[in-house]
Amino acid sequence: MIPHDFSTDGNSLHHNTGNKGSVRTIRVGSRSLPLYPLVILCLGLLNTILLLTAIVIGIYCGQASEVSAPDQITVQALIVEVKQLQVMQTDAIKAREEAQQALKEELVRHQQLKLQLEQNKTLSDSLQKQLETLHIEKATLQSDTSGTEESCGRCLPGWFLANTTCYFHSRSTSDPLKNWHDSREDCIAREANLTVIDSWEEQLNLFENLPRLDPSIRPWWSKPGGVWFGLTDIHSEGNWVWLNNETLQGEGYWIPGEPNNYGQREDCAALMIMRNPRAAWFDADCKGDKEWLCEMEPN
Ligand SMILES: *[C@@H]1O[C@H](CO)[C@@H](O)[C@H](O)[C@H]1NC(C)=O
Ligand SMILES: *[C@@H]1O[C@H](CO)[C@@H](O)[C@H](O)[C@H]1NC(C)=O
Ligand SMILES: *[C@@H]1O[C@H](CO)[C@@H](O)[C@H](O)[C@H]1NC(C)=O
Ligand SMILES: *[C@@H]1O[C@H](CO)[C@@H](O)[C@H](O)[C@H]1NC(C)=O
Ligand SMILES: [Ca+2]
Repeated sequence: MIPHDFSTDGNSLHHNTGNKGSVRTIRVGSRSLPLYPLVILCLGLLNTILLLTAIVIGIYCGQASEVSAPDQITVQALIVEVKQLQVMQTDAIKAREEAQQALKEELVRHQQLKLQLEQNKTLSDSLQKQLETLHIEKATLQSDTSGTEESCGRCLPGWFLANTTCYFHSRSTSDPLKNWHDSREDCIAREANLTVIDSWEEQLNLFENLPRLDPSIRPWWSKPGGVWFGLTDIHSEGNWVWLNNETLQGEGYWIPGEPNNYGQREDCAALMIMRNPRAAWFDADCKGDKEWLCEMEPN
């Protein structure tokens, strides 16, 4: 094949056709046919086939691209959507975590408030109890006060009340010192008796109510002192008997070393109130002058 011939168009074909003497022929069987028109026909057919093929491929490709384009858009849209969804999910998780954190804090705050409330309640309860106690104390004090006033009215002027007994201490008189016998007579004259100390409670009450001597300033024996009361061993030495004829029970509340019957003539008992209510008695000469203590039942 010669490119010169291949590129000739209809004009050159017509020109060659017109010049019959120069046209070459091929022999087919018994006939000889002109060569060029056959080649041209073949080329034309080929051309057409190629064109058709191109068109078909083009259509297919077009269809393929038409199919893939929307798919790609959809996929991209889907990717975008998934990304947005991921972002949204992250946001949602974050929000949930924040909410949980807030809830936790709220719970802690709630616990603290609850604790405080309980503490407040405990405090308030204890205050309430204290208030009630104070009320009771106040009532008791008021009744005590009225009781004291009442009882004071039950003892004579110049006498004092201790628990259930009225006492008279001679220090309140112009002539506060007498011997034991005269002291006893004075009490009888007052329609009373020299005090008989019947119990530890009575001993304690007298310890609380009588004037005290501070032995660190002056030893109790250094000067005649003390208060006569209703105990004597005048009838039988060492056998201490109360004025109601009852014998002293137990050890009594003697100062250590007492009674010592010093000089063989100490048969009467006297009180010396110092620091210890269990060490407050001593024996002395019944003829000596001392203060004295009378007792009587309240009116
Ligand atoms: C507890 O008492 C305090 C003061 O006493 C008060 O400020 C606080 O609010 C109280 N708390 C509660 C939970 O009642
Ligand atoms: C004095 O003592 C006697 C004998 O114990 C007794 O009977 C009398 O009631 C007493 N007097 C007073 C006022 O306590
Ligand atoms: C008060 O006197 C009563 C009766 O004598 C006695 O039982 C009680 O112990 C005394 N109480 C005090 C505190 O002296
Ligand atoms: C105590 O006894 C004496 C002698 O035994 C008696 O004279 C006196 O009346 C008695 N006193 C009382 C209060 O009983
Ligand atoms: Ca008594």
